[in-house]
Amino acid sequence: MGDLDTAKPLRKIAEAFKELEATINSQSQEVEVAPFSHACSLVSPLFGCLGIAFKFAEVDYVAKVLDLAEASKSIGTLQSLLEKDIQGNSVRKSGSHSRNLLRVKRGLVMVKVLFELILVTEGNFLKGPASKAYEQVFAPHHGWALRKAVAAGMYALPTKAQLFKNLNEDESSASIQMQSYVAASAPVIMYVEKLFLTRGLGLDW
Ligand code: 1PZ
Repeated sequence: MGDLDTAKPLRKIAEAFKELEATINSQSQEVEVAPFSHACSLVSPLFGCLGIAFKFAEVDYVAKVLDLAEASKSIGTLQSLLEKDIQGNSVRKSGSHSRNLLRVKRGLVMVKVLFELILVTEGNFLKGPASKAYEQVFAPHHGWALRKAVAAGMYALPTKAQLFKNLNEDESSASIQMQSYVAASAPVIMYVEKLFLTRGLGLDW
């Protein structure tokens, strides 16, 4: 691809989350579903860079982000997305926008924790950081069979050097972009969690 923009997925992710962070920091606007789902969609290319083993995670994640993108055609803000499901008594219903939002938010946390661990872990292997991030974020919500499948997939991860190459970055440029996502995603994640918590919806389901 000759397009410099699409060739640098880490940059695109970091920039999109910085924009969401700016919206949140302005405190005068609510986060809209469209830019949120767009930012989340930019995370999808990471799966491909992590190898074939994470294809099934990609399929599930992409479907949920797509559902949010569809929702943005008729629902303005993340707030009203939750309110609508509360009114319809469908917050926890399989496939609901609110439920998909919670899952996608977990994906954002997974990427944040993964980047944090990559940044502080010596060596060229991703298995340690990826396993720890999964244990922390998704494993508590996944059944035994899925956890086993994910554990098996961890052996098929590329090396750190290969991942950066797949992302068209070198170690130092990748570090800058990962740090940038870690910083910008924190308030975005907190914002979404607060939407659930202030409505008494909980996060552990
Ligand atoms: C670097 C290593 C990456 C590890 C990624 C670990 C991914 C976990 C595997 C997910 C398999 C997806 C199978 C489907 C799971 C669904 O049961 C649940 C519940 O969904 P629902 O019942 O509401 O329809 N889906 C999820 O838990 C969301 C999974 C999204 C995975 C996103 C991970 C993002 C990590 C990116 C790393 C680059």
